[in-house]
Amino acid sequence: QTVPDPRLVCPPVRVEDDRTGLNIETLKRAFLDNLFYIQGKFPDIATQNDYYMALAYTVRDRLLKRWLKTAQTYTEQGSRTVCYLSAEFLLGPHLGKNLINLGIYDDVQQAMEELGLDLETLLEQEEEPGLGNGGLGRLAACYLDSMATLEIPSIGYGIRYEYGIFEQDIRDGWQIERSDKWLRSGYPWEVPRPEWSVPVKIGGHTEQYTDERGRFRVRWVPHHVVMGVPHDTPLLGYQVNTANTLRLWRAEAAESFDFDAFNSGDYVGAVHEKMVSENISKVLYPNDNISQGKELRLLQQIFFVSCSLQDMIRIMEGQKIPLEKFHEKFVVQMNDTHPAIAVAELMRLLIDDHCMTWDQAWGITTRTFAYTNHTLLPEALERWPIALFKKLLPRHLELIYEINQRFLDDVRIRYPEQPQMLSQMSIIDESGERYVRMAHLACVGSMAINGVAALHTELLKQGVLHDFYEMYPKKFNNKTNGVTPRRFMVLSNPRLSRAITERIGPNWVKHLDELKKLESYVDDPNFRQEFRQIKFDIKQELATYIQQNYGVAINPNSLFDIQAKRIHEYKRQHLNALYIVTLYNRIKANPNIEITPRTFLFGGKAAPGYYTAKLIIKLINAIGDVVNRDPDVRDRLKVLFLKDYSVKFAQRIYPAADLSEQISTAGKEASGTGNMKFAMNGALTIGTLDGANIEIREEVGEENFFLFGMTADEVYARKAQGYNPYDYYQSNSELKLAIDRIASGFFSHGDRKLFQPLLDTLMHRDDYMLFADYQAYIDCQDYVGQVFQDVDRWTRMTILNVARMGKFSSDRAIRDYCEDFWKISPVPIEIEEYSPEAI
Ligand code: 9GP
Repeated sequence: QTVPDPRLVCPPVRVEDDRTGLNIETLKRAFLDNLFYIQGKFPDIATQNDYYMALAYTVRDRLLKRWLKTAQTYTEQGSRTVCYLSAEFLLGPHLGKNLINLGIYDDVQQAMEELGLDLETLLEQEEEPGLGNGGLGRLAACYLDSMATLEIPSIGYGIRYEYGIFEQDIRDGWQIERSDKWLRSGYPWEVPRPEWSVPVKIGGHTEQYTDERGRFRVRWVPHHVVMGVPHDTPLLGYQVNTANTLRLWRAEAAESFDFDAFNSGDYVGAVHEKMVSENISKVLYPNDNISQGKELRLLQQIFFVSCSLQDMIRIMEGQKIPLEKFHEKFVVQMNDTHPAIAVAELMRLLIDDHCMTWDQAWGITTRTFAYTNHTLLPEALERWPIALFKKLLPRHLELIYEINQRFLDDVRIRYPEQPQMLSQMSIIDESGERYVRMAHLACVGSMAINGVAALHTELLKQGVLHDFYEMYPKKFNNKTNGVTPRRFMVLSNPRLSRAITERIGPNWVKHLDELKKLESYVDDPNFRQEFRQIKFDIKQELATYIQQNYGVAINPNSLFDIQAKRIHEYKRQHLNALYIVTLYNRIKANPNIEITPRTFLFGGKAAPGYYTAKLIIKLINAIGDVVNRDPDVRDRLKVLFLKDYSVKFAQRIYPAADLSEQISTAGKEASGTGNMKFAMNGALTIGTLDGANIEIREEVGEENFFLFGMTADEVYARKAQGYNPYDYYQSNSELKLAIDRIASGFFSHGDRKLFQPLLDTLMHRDDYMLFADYQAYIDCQDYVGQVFQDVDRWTRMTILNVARMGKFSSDRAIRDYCEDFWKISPVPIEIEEYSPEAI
């Protein structure tokens, strides 16, 4: 280690100063100071956004000391580090989370109050960075929170999209997309680091040459170069000093102008390259579980992967660690196949730029990477046409061919009598147009491969990745997803969290298994009463919000039945809609029928190009329009589609739910994480045996979970027998009535054509087997309605759900990754504490 120049070492902070102090007076002073010096406003003319910004900077200042100390400690110790490569990080708002993690939420609330401001209003101001689509990106964010909390050295690497996930509006029942200008009011949480920018080569061709030592080498002559500029965000753990880094790359032209073109008067031509280069980080692709195979998407992938790997090499050089130890210094987790090009890129960097031999580079690469698979859906598996690859990444294609040839030699030796294994396992799909199969590249180049729930991992082994499992059984393992209780309980449900802490102390926030202790309060009448009251109050608040924003009155005593997630056929929001129509039909047939009053709430975005998903949104709205104003219904049913579902909004929704809809076709939902967040907040689940539902049910007890529907095996068997949805339609009178009512134009002002495409698909294909599960779902929903009437029983079930959710903390998941194959231990960060005696 080099000894730093003593003149540049900051003296330890000995007094409670405006940038680090945590007492209320200091917080107030710092806030006003930031309002003046950073926002350039005085209170008379400041907007709520100015106040939010001033507070955000006040909090950011308090992170910086911890953040820099964390970086310094890792540098000094040369700590082994997890690099989490993800095309998406769906972070959610920072301010509230940072207040919780710093332990100053209540004090800041009071400080703001003393200044005549309301903390809740300021928190509402924050525009969240929606840099992800759904589960995959949110999981990455939960994992970063847990890594910081567990004091695990880590860096999250991704893309700083200028436009994140689109804003959703609903017009005439249809989804409308609007661009998400999340940076428009300023983003106080990041620090740009232009000095660590790196070049990324694109296109061109390769040349072979012999170097001065007589070695055969390849040189890549790119068509152009794009610069990646890192933007860092500190991510503080809960009640620790660790603040890890999220490093997002923004694309910038290598030269702002093409001066030749500029000088010859072609101004537009001169800025063209700048625009093309900067497009790379312009927008997040709004697809969840669908790969569209667009050129710009491949560019985004190589862009952030190359930047990140070059950054790791820079870090090693800075710490004077020889590159041969790359795999000892870093473990690189690939979040799905989006970063899988990293396998070829690391090979390129080690061989072409750092003169390693193939064997040495391959040894390092295959001990560095690990791959998480997040889906079995065939439409989500990424493959890139060879021609596109050759155009954009000619050197990578050569390397992939070489990796593949060597790999196929192993396959040949392993299966001498089974030549079909070669084409099945090849990284290159040659069955028609030729493609690079990214999942195969990830499997061959990784030391570990995991699914995200027990069933999902089993299905991967039996299905999509079966051949790889046979060849490398030891690489495969399961890591059931988890979510952070800091955001999804402490921050989003402070009242429930306080009630829990009053009974079992505060440790559960970091050791979620401790929630088990709540079981001894399940028969305590005070606790039950308080539990019920909290839920009721939160439901009432949501009802007020809905009244104000949608003009619809909902009854807080009704059962809040919520399905909030991306809109996708496999998630079956339309099965839920069929139940609503069924209930409605019963009311129409017998207006005095006894039914449990319910409020059906939906939230979620559809990929803009996914027509059926958009039609499902329209259907839900259309049903709501009729049901909500039919006097026969007498307020027993309400149906609402809540627009622009986001992390911020999710935090409001989970605590208000009585029933959580997790009704995907078995075998299709890899894990789900919303299912965990609902249950932690005291919602009961109605669900299939899919993804993590299975494990949730195991944990909470089958008597505390509403199970229905076919198992994954039954789904396959039924399909194999020849599934005919039309038979179900004809033989089930309630199903027929529901479908016929939609088809009749009843919900579409008489338009019979509107929903026909959706109904046709259901009646004649029904890929996701709604009809086969319909009756089981209806029966189970009816049963839910009955149980809800039994207030004591329901309360008992919800308390037991909360008490038994310990397994689903992302802390548990991260501990498992660390122990199993990351092989990383905590590195505590020490900082001098402020102490008044030191003044
Ligand atoms: O669809 C899965 C979801 O089930 C899972 O919970 C989430 C996180 O592991 O990943 C989703 N997959 C994707 O978004 C794309 O593969």
